[in-house]
Amino acid sequence: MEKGVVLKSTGSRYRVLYGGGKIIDCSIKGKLRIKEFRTTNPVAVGDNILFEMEKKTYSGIITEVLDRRNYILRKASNLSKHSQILAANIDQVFLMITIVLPETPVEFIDRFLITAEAYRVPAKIIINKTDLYGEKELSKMEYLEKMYNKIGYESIRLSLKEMTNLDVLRSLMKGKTSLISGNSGVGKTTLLNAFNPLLNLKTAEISDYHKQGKHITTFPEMHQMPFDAFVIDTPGIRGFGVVDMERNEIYHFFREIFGKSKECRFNNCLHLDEPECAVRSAVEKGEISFLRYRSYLNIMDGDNGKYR
Ligand SMILES: Nc1nc2c(ncn2[C@@H]2O[C@H](COP(=O)(O)OP(=O)(O)OP(=O)(O)O)[C@@H](O)[C@H]2O)c(=O)[nH]1
Ligand SMILES: [Mg+2]
Ligand SMILES: [Zn+2]
Repeated sequence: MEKGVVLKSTGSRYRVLYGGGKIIDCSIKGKLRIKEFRTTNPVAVGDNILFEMEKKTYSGIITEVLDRRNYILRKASNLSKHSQILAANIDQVFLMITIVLPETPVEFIDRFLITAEAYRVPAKIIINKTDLYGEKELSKMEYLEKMYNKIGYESIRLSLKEMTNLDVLRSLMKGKTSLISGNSGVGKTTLLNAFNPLLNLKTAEISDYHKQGKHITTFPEMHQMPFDAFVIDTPGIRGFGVVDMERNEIYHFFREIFGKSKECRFNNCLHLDEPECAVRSAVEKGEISFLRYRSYLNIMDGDNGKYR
């Protein structure tokens, strides 16, 4: 029996890292002992597993998934019944956004952040492609930075074209397992190639017509970095269904709204149109950003957050 960690899962095949740097292809056979609930993938990227080695074929059979420290689930949309484990055992998530080419909508950012809050995984924001920004984009970037920094989300400016600030990211990722998420075309895979050019992963220019990414990365994959870190590249998010949240707990994951909610008159206030709602009056006074509040309302509306 050997112990390993899953780097990639494509349907029924799993690429596993073991023995301090060796890689083996594994499958599952028979009944796998899994304590988790219904997901479409019983074994996920980042899972620590036990496997039996088949010497003849140099392949492995996964016999057990060890307890997960944490995980992030993802649904295709709010309407979808099936959820998938995006990755397990992660220390932090980075949401990569861009102001243009493509433009990441604020609601998209907020859907991601509340998901990270719900799974209690620390989240930071990477703002990529700063080389493309003119005056208008720069001021929008500064606006978003202020908005998110104020409520405790760190943001890092990046240009992978000019290779600026890579050292900042490196030091934030050192010694940890980080997941990178974001919409298609923002540059997630380009970042991994910048960290380790030997990876030579596939990337593609965004479409001229739609100014959107082309969904080039199709499976989450964990890569070992040359600086003592694991980084998980993920497929561009299309929609971001909010998983397993009750209507009356959604605001718990908007940090500043949750903080303010203690001052509402009614303790079951949902901050919609209840009287003496401290959250709404904070939005009116500009203490809570109306963009964040609008994201909250849209998520409460059950709009399933479909973006290309
Ligand atoms: N100008 C500029 N272009 C960049 C930068 N970073 C990445 N790109 C380009 O953006 C395009 C998309 O990059 P990818 O790395 O494929 O994007 P992705 O986020 O992995 O996209 P998916 O795999 O589809 O989710 C490529 O043409 C990159 O060269 C940057 O900092 N500046
Ligand atoms: Mg990619
Ligand atoms: Zn309220």
